[in-house]
Amino acid sequence: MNNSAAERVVAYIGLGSNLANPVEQIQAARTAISQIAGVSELAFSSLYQSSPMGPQDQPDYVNAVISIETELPPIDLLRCLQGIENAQGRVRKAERWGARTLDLDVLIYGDQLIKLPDLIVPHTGLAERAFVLYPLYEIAPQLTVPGKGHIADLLKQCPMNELKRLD
Ligand code: ROI
Repeated sequence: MNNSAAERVVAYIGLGSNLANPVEQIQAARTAISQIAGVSELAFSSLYQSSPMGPQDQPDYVNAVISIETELPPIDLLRCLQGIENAQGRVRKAERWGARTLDLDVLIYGDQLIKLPDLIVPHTGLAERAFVLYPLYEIAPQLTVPGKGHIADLLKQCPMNELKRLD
């Protein structure tokens, strides 16, 4: 493909935080994402409070989803998101599924199915996670998740449980 006419793709990114003022972390991440060169924000969901999935001895999370239009290839987008996580003080620990200041996940990238060592898209577990599905549905109620089906059908299979919309 000719890069001078880079294709623009709609992508969805999940945001999560449960340390160091999660609401501020999510808001700062939103600003940082929309300032990445080659990215423009399309929509941003409400903030949601959720009880931790995984180890329970950690604070509740704040979660949200942003949709963007981007000309960055998926790996470049991932690297930019990791840069934002690091800039916001994320410390990667050995413990799986521990507390974090900021987690940014590429949930969906156009209609692509991606299986790279560092990046699986659509995100593994997307269909089982209320804290991803509900904010995603809020901003994209007509979405078909590549390889998984219509968002409304996924939502029906996923109880809201402890998820609470903030604002
Ligand atoms: N649990 C919730 N509720 N929200 C998250 O964003 C989140 N992120 C994670 C793990 C540790 C799996 N649990 C989570 O990475």
